[in-house]
Amino acid sequence: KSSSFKEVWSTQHIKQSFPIRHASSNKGTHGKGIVIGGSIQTPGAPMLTSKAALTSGAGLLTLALPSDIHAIAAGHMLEVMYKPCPSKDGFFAGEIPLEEAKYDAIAVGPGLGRTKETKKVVEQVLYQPVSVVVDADALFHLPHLETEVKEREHATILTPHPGEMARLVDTTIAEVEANRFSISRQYAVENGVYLVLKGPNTIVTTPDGKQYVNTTGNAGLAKGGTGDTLTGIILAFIMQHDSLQEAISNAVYVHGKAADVLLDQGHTMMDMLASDVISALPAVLGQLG
Ligand code: NPW
Ligand code: AMP
Ligand code: MG
Repeated sequence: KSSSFKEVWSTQHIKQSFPIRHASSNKGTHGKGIVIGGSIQTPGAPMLTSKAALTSGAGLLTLALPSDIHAIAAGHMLEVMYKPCPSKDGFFAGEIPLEEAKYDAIAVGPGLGRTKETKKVVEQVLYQPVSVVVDADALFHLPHLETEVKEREHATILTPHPGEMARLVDTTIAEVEANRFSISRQYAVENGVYLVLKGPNTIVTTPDGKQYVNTTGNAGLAKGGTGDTLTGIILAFIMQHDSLQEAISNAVYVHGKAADVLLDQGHTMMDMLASDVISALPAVLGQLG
């Protein structure tokens, strides 16, 4: 039977669990991550994820994307390494060459698209023996990959917004919103995953049913690209924390806090962009690390 433990994730928890960057560390110490996503329609999404991950301390970051959009991405971001992948009409089409390098964690989904071939990409990723963050269009494919998720021996972290959660459990958004705690706990326990149910007061649920509620963030985050940004922060933090729950809860806190800091800096809930959230990360991380 799952526990019904529920707690607000407080600044005290965060200060106690935040990782320290040792003076003698190197880029390998902080994790080699890979973001897998992007299509001709949504090249920006995985780029936001990658930039957020690097800004949140990831040591080395690779972006795997359809080769058709490689040139667009490479012109925008210098710090990221690229893995151009088999592509057709601007979408992934074929195996991703993952075996040639060892990654500590993977994020899949931002801007990925919903074609048959992109489902195969998600399936391939679920077989990788490392922690995987499953977001956005990768969540769209998940109802057809439940066995693969349940059989995983490494951590799986799902980051649905209420629309994606409703699709995962085949119900309405209203039903999800009315039962945020119980629906996310049931899904996390049944499937053995960490589940991040987004929205105001995002809930992080562990595979054993413990739930941690976030208090930061504001409606400025209700704009395209902010979820893709959160996925990058989670990817970076799971490579730098010892505890996955602490990593995920801290990432959700930092993401929301960055939006709160933007209001203090003179931004409004109307103008704020996902890129601005990334720009505000130094101010937030500076108060914690
Ligand atoms: P509505 O409209 O309110 O009824 P989808 P997506 C609902 C990429 N992006 N509370 C909402 O329902 C992503 O990475 C690329 C309640 C809406 O209809 C994905 O790959 C960007 N309901 C892909 O696009 C920037 C909520 O869910 C539906 C809710 C598709 O992602 C944008 C939308 O969900 C985007 O991130 C909430 N808090 N939030 C880029 N610049 O490249 C959402 N809903 O259809 O699953 O699609 O989230 O737009
Ligand atoms: P996505 O829908 O995947 O782009 O994710 C949106 C992100 O913005 C999530 O982290 C949400 O928790 C956050 N967000 C969206 N709307 C609000 C809101 N009204 N208040 C606080 N956070 C929000
Ligand atoms: Mg999203």
